[in-house]
Amino acid sequence: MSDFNDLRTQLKNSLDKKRFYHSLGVSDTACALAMRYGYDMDKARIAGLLHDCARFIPVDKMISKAQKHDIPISKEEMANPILLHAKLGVLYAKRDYGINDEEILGSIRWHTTGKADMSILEKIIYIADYIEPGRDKQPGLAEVRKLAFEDLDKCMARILGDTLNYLSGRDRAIDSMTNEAYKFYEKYGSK
Ligand code: DGI
Ligand code: FE
Ligand code: FE
Repeated sequence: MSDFNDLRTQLKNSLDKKRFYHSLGVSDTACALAMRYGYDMDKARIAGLLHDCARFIPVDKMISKAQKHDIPISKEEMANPILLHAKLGVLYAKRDYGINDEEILGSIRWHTTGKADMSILEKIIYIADYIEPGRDKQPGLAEVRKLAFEDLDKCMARILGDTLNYLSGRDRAIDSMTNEAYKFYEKYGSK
């Protein structure tokens, strides 16, 4: 397994300060969730650390970067290029950070939209991205944070529901993967 401290030093040189501290927050939170759910802590903290490793690319360069590397671009990503940092993140995690673990790469791939029937690590990273200590804007964060340590599937339902509300309230197009994720997880929700 790659050395966490080496990866952290490398990431620090690539991201701006705010994004780097967000990544450390996701890493620590993912590690705590791994502890709670009996998942490999080392893998969780590496995945959390690197989940946004493609965020150094300016949004207006994301499409050309993806094209350059033959990454397939959906219509939704074409309209909303920020979504591509998930696919680009997989590429950079492999190429620049030497990550080959498919579970880690999958969790980077799906951290932004989610999808139906996610693996434990995919859920841990999706949730850690939302609840890490530096986040403060979302409604009901204290409750969501508590739920994260009670039940991953219920927490997915809650976060996806809140995210859909937030995006539709701002007239933002919903990615079909986000919709599919919600359709899958809504059955676990309490509302
Ligand atoms: O990279 P982060 O800022 O830590 O968080 P993220 O990867 O969850 O989300 C990045 C951006 O993507 C954020 O501005 C919200 C947006 N996003 C996520 N899912 C969807 C979406 N935007 C649209 N329009 N539709 C989605 O389904
Ligand atoms: Fe992200
Ligand atoms: Fe993030």
